[in-house]
Amino acid sequence: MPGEPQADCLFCKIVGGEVPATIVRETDTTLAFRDINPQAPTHVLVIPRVHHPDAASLAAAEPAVAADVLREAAEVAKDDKLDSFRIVFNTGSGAGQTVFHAHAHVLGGRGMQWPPG
Ligand code: IU
Repeated sequence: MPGEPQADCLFCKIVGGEVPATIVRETDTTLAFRDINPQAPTHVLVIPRVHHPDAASLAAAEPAVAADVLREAAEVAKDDKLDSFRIVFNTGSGAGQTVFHAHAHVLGGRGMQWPPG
């Protein structure tokens, strides 16, 4: 069922407390934690508690929760006192997605290039 926890999903396990993470923010619908392989001084992942394979699927199925993820991404940036930051949703393996549970990367604290690699 869309939205149900998946036994083989790493981020569902973080939501369930079975896999540890450095959690920085929590709401009823979202969790934010530091990426284990940070690509910038601030690199936080914001995930919905519900399981959807990517951000587009989440937005289609549960748009209010997708909005919660975006709002929390901005709150992470505020907490880390970032004036400029990047929110990234890798979608599909060709774009670098490796964990198929929707998540926003919040990156900041260093200069950024455009276009991204
Ligand atoms: P991606 O957009 O699907 O590639 O992002 C997945 C991220 O999850 C990636 O940046 C990993 O470093 C990160 N991550 C994590 O924070 N904790 C973990 O236990 C694992 C991956 I595995």
